[in-house]
Amino acid sequence: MISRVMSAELAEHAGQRVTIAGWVHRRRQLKSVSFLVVRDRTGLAQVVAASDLPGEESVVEVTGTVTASPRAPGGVELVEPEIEVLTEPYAAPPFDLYRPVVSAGLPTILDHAPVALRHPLLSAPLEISAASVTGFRETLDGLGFTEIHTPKIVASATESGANVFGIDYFGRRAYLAQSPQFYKQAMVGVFERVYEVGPVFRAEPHDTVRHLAQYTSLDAELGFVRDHRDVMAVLREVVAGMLESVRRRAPSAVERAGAILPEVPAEIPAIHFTEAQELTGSDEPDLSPAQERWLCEWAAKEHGSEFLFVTGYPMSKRPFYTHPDPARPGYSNGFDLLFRGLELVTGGQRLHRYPDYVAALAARGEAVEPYEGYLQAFRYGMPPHGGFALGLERWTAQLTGAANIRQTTAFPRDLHRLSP
Ligand code: AMO
Repeated sequence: MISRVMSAELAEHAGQRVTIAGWVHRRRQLKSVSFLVVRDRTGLAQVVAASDLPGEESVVEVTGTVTASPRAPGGVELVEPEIEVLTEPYAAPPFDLYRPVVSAGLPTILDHAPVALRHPLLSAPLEISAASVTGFRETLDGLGFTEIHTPKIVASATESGANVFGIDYFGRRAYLAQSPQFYKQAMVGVFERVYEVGPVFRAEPHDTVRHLAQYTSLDAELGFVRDHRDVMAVLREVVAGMLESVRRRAPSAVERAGAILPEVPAEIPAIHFTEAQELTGSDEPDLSPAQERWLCEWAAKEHGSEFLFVTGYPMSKRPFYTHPDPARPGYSNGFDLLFRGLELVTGGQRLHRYPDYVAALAARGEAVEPYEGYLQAFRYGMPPHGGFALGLERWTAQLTGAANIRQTTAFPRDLHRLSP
């Protein structure tokens, strides 16, 4: 390993001769002096160099003396450098990575993602996303959850048959998992409280700024709940923990992305689906994106919250594993969490008795056989339980104000994009 000092720590080494390493972010050859700005994973460092500087994106190791320089990044620069080029780039980047504003459009950025993402503005959402996942894990670990890993090649659809990818599995029909739903429920029978961070696949036929064909689902499931409200309380802690982790671990990315982090109220306001209908003057069995936006504005005005729970969605609009609301026929113990105008999380209480599953499938005209593997858990005693799934890319998009969800993941998959 090259023994090096990171750019963010240079100021601690004033007066010393140290080695940094990274990419040539920018070169500036002035009449009397030349500057090299080197980018590493912690930020930028300025080097005062002789002429004949290596080209942008050259990979370099620079040894120099750390000297105070109020106008340089971090207030210091390296002087009297010895520069070793570790890798000469083979071609020039497709657009200037050092310009503070990205000069390329989204399709160009996505086409050139492996190099485009080196731009500090474009990597910021990915850093925020990574810090969010660490916060998700940290919070749930603290609450006694166990991390699980479940198959992504599965025998049946879990959410709706409409947007599932079918694949050939050694000559048999299989599917890419739309959700770890069945497996996370089964694992409640083993660990009581589980979570998973993993990819899920949706054959979304619509080209929208909020849908991907593959996204990262942050799933949790817990047993021994009274009903969905216990799940919502855990979700509140998770969201607060994710934000805390972003604040602590990714302050530079928050600044670069211009992200405004929300406050999480001690109790997130919650309204019943029927109340949401009354407020929006609708009698549709689901909320439209426009209604979700309107409800969030209402929650901000009425409750000072950027988060809003909507509970009790109609049973007809929820998957077969959803637990009905015992007090309101036709309505469920399922909820959504809306954040800044968008559905961020879906969750709820699940059925937990075997005969209820058989009846729920029959009521929807579905055979039990494809689900037998999954239903085993319920044959052998499962506690009342529930859980939720948060879409990571939507979370990052709402935090950073990204206009398109494709800006929040390195290599998005959608209707048209399969590469890079
Ligand atoms: P659902 O299908 O609502 O619920 O998905 C949960 C969350 O995932 C995100 N999401 C998406 N993000 C990007 N692109 C997509 N195509 C996409 N589809 C969904 C949203 C959504 O709220 N099994 C249930 C969860 C549960 O009840 O535990 C499920 O998958 O943020």
